[in-house]
Amino acid sequence: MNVAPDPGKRANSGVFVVFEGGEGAGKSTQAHLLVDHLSMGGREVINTREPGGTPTAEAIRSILLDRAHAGLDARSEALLFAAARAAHVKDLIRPALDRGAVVVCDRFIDSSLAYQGVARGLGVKVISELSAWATDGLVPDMTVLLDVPEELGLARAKRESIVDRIEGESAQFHSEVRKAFLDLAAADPQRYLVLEAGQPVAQTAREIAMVVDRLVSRAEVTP
Ligand code: Z5A
Repeated sequence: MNVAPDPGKRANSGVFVVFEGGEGAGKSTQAHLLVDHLSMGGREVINTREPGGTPTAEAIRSILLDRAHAGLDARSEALLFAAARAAHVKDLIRPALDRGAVVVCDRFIDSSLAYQGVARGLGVKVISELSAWATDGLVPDMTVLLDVPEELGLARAKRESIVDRIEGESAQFHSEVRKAFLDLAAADPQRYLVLEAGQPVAQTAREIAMVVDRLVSRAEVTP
């Protein structure tokens, strides 16, 4: 299976860092720690998430995660994720990157490729094209994949909240998602940092900060 996304436009003057991985991988935890770390450098840092990040996209998020919509068909789901992403990029991410900010986002296009493209079986090509159109081709500068075995991730996520519509999918579904993320990372090793999500929080945070610091310094030298 080839799940490489089409090459698109990298962020212009700012730096765009995305966290990906399965449920309970620790994405939100690590995104917050990275934002705290980067904020100490005095640069503008935006912490955001998908689906969501703007009022319109957050409204779409409620539909997508609500178990009341258990029967939502796969194409509608894919279009809703793309619609939320279009609003998020246009209203929040792109303007922030144009100002030179560092944008740290919990999930982005690769989640659509893994969940809708692979696990829902819609196909990576069509989801890649849909996402590229929705975002006008925006691609993260760096994607941190926190790789988590499904059982561990779901056990962590269940401690946190009521299980949402997508968390409630089968173990097979979550296992396909995990494999799809690893395939995406293997296809684009320059953009991905893959870390084992079972490591202690502080150790993972240090490794991420080191790599992102280098990326941000390079962006400061070559705007
Ligand atoms: N989705 C999609 O299908 N298509 C798309 O295009 C997009 C998304 C963008 C969003 O749900 C759902 O939408 C998601 C994919 C789908 N569904 N699934 N499955 P969400 O935003 O509500 O859920 P999530 O993104 O999966 O986040 P999460 O469950 O909150 O997990 P997390 O952010 O990766 O983990 P966390 O909140 O940082 O940590 C979870 C717990 O583990 C917490 O108690 C932490 O303290 C603990 N933790 C974190 N790290 C560690 C370590 N290292 N050791 C021990 N414990 C830890």
